[in-house]
Amino acid sequence: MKIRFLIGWFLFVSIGCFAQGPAANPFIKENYDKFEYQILMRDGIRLFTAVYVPKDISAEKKYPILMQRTPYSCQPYGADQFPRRRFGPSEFVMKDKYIIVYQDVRGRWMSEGVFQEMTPQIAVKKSKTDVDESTDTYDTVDWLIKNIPNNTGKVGQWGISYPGFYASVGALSGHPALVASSPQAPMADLWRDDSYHNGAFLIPHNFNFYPYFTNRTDGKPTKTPSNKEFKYGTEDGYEFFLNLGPLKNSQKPDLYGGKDPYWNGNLAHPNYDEFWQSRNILPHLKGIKHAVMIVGGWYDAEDLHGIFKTYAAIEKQNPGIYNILVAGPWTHGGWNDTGDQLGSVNFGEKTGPYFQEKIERKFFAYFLKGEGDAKFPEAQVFETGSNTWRSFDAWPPKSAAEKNLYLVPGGKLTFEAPAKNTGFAEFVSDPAKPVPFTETISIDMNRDYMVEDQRFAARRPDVLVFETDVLASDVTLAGNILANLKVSTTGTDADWIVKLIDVYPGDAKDNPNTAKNEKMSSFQQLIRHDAFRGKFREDKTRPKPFRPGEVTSVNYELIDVLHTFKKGHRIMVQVQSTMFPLYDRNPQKFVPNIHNASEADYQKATHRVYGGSFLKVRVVE
Ligand code: PG9
Repeated sequence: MKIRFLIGWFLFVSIGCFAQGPAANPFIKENYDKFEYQILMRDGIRLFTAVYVPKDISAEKKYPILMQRTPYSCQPYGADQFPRRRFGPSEFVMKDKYIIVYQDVRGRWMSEGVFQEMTPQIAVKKSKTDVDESTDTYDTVDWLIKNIPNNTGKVGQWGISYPGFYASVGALSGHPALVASSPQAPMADLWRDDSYHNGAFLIPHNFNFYPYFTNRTDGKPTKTPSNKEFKYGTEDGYEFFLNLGPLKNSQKPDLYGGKDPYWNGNLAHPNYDEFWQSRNILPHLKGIKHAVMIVGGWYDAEDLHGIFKTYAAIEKQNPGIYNILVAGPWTHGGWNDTGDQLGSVNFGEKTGPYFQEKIERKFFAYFLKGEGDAKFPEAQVFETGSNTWRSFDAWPPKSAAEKNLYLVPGGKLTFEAPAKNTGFAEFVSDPAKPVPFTETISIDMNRDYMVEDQRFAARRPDVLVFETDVLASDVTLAGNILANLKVSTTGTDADWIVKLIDVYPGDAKDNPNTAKNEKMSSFQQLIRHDAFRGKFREDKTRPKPFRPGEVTSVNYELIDVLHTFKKGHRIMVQVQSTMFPLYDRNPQKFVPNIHNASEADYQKATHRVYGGSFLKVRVVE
């Protein structure tokens, strides 16, 4: 079943291919010994920790520690059980040999305690019981350097996604032995990462994920994974989630039945309330005194926001520290893969192995072993479209010039400010027939939707299309994009989704990765999109209905890109109000909590985008 494959894939990537089994990686068994500990935290809770030590370690040959804290398990459990494939950040790092440490975070798998979704950071700790992930990191680092024989006293940490969040918050531990952190595709604020996008809720991404977290409902340490899996009865996510109807139906006994605390936690907080605010790690990312490398992919469907906002927050709140950004043409964790294509789009080179060997391996070798150098530019970023690595001394580039791309009713997109901002473009949005987010039949949030050909949407009457003339020269956008929309609706609520698209010329040739049923001729490659639930336009903590027919401003940010629209291509912007089932449907009638809405609340509405709407972009040479 695809979903099991996807969870398996996730485990494969996020916990370093640890599937237990006889065929353990011979290199690991020949070069590493394994030990397991329950490390005592300051509040008495013990955290399960697996430690892999190079066999040739000695007083004369000491090794630094490289650690990952994870909610996804340290498996395989057992001092005689070794990972089937590589472990650590990459094969290169594994073979360079470090003391590699994995720890089940509080409340997960074999660790004691209670798990909290993105544990709220305690800014001012008043007692030993004021614990959070930064104190658990401090206590773990302190124990490791004092108890693992022949370690050098230097510790690094890395992690992707949730483990990326633990690396970010671990950087706040303040332990002097912690000298290098690499949060990779880190979650930063679930309101814009994995749970919601500006109020629009990510359905398949969460629906298919949270049952995995329910293997510890009795609170006791366990090695047993969740056995929850749904009998979807179809591989077609559009069909399954449309038939599900309003999300409150997800609490039916044959689905979650109201028993999944994490799913319920998401549905219970449709506004940016204290639940989400307290879990936003960004304002806490201060006082970091060691080297940081943020890694992420332009086509990350899960934590795109976390990548660029974590880098920016650390840069702003820790002036002068070594804090660099590496961004490639990758999906979530895609730098662990070949990184040379996504869907039908080819990137011309194996960007994953390049990053692993020429950047990540050097970063850890320098800061943990004092070997080589880590003289990297502030931002090493792969420019899609032209398929070239670029370096900048700041991100976004200081040389970027802000320009406006105007959406002109009638379908034109232009950098020239229209003489008059007149007219509007309108469409009828019907929640009963939402715009699909992908043409792929998938029960999940398939990764390659992030670059998928958008012609299937462009030809729908409920998708507005704005397009430049054929470009006479290359246009490179670098950094975030600010949508400034003037809109109205006949309803009292609406979602607004803006998509930035690279339109290939009719004579574009297929590439080795072009899918059999696709053609690069006139391909409409999705470059960036994001959704905004209109009720939050003035205050994301206090939703406000629209007044039917009233022209209203909806302004929001789309996360960073680095993409060249080549000469002969066109730039396209699509605007729509549904993107299903990626996002839950807006009833288009204001209700306090859409997750409690009933079928009768869902109504068609006519939406308008008025002249004077534009995207503010940053253009670099
Ligand atoms: N960022 C991923 C995720 C977190 C929470 C819900 C769903 C996905 C992850 O850790 O993989």
